[in-house]
Amino acid sequence: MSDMRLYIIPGACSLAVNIALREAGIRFELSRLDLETGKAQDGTDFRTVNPKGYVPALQEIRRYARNHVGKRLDYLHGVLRDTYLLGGQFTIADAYLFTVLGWGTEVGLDIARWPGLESYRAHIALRPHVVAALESEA
Ligand SMILES: N[C@@H](CCC(=O)N[C@@H](CS)C(=O)NCC(=O)O)C(=O)O
Repeated sequence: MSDMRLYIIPGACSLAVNIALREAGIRFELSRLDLETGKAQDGTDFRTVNPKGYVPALQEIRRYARNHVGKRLDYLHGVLRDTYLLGGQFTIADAYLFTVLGWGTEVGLDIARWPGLESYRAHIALRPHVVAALESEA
């Protein structure tokens, strides 16, 4: 049993997501949408899943993604030994991780769970070009 459910219309664009999830090894259940009744196979009124009425719609993807990001951050927290991700020098990987770590509160992930990553981010935030980039987007 999986708590992720993909709503589909057979052969529609939801097939691409059906394929992609399988290719990625992500477990999910299928529920077919009956366009005539607006009901999905699992009995739900499909408009409560996607008010626009379109497939593909994936339930619980946010919770799944949040859990998986958490696992990735556990890993990074464990391996981050130097000042920067790849060693002593700032690289594009740091610029990217800095950006993603900044999304924490917006996506419901409290970065304080990983004190090493929090101080890593705080340290990068002091770099003059990072300050300038943030100011340019304010
Ligand atoms: N912009 C949407 C479009 C999806 C879309 O057009 N889905 C079609 C199937 S390929 C659909 O659900 N049609 C149902 C309808 O028109 O009532 C997306 O990419 O998710």
